[in-house]
Amino acid sequence: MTVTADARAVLRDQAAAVLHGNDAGSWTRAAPHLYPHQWSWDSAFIAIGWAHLDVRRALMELEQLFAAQWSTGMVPHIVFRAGPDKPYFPGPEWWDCAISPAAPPIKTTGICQPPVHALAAQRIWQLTPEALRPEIRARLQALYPRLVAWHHYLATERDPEGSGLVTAYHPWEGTDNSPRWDHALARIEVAEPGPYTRLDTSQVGDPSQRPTDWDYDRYLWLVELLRKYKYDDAKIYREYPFLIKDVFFSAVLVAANAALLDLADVADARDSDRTQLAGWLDRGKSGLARCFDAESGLCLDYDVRTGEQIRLRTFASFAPLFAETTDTGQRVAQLALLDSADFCGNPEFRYRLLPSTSPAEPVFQPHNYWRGPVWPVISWLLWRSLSLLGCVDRADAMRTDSLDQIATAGEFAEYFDPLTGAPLGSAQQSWTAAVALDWSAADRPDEASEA
Ligand code: 2M8
Repeated sequence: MTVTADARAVLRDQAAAVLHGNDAGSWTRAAPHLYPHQWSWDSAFIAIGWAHLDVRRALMELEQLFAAQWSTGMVPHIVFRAGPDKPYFPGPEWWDCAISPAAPPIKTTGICQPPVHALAAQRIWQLTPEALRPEIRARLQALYPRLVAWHHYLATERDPEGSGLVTAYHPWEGTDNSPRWDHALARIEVAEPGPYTRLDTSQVGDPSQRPTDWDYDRYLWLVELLRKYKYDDAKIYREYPFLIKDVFFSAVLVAANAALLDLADVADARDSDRTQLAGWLDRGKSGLARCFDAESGLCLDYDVRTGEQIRLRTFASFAPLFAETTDTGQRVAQLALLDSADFCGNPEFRYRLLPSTSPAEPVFQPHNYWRGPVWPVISWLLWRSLSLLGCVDRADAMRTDSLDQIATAGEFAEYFDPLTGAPLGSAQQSWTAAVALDWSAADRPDEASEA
């Protein structure tokens, strides 16, 4: 059932209210209680949402995040900006990033998340009204070298092999308890982090929607190891047990390199930057092509330590689509797989949306975080790619289903049960509201035509 145009207009106002409610002035809480600080890829999506309300505020979101960029170019996964009245675990003391000479003066974590930021910068520019163009252009020109430095970090420190694929150091680098990490986590022999108390399970009413204590022991132990190496990428690469070539992260980098190239004239980019970006983009596409299994249509991560492919059907298997693949064979195979019963075409699903883990996998859990639920931000990335690839009808069906899911649930939830459409995880999640705002723009021809 498609919700009415009036309900859509109400949804847009409610989405704007969520962003205003989570607005801390110059940055936005990822969620009011569970995630009170500034998260990296959340901020990028949030900026896309703000761009529909106030492009200046949207750009400020990114500027604030990049103010915490490390001297290596890394953009940290959390910038700890909330006060002590908003507790979060693990906080800055657990990370102790001041031990790294590359860390900024502000408190952050020592890992990173997928580089959606260039997509946000591109969207901000697309939505900038004529009168604000000189100001926004000047600010984008100032931000652009920082975005290039961020991509440079990912293309070098996180890919010393020059494979075109980004190496993830930690499940918190995007999709926490995805089953993609299970084997690598199980290989860690000792996982004895110092004593700790989780706050997340009490903040989300039902702990079965969150990672287990087994997962948390390993997440926290990995942070202890990163701390031991003082967050030095070369040392981490030599000694650390968890190094995964993440095809989804890599695909986002490909799309982000394309977005930066698209903005190159606006930002008056140097020739050397343009050449580098084009090189990383090509290398990324080739790297993903090597991880593509033509027989199954899946693109697969691999474990750098064991050299093994991670053969699992998850949303990440669609990395070539997320990377806007130009290879017709890959695209045809991936589109067929996308709507098969293993993914969006599952007859038990409430909406034709991509689950984080396929229901055909024995580890599928429809309520549990990245092990089954539908995540609107992932749907947004796929919708964007499908639109750019010219699959307009499929993209629009994804947008409509996504908006219907949120409107029917009556909540800007963090994630949704693919079987029932029930809202799960945190409520008033900023990035869900942000992508709803962007999707809603297509219902408002005046605004959409500026894009
Ligand atoms: C989730 O991750 C945090 C840790 O960073 C958590 O579980 O406490 C993930 O979904 C992550 O991708 C997201 O950025 C963050 C905030 O929304 O929450």
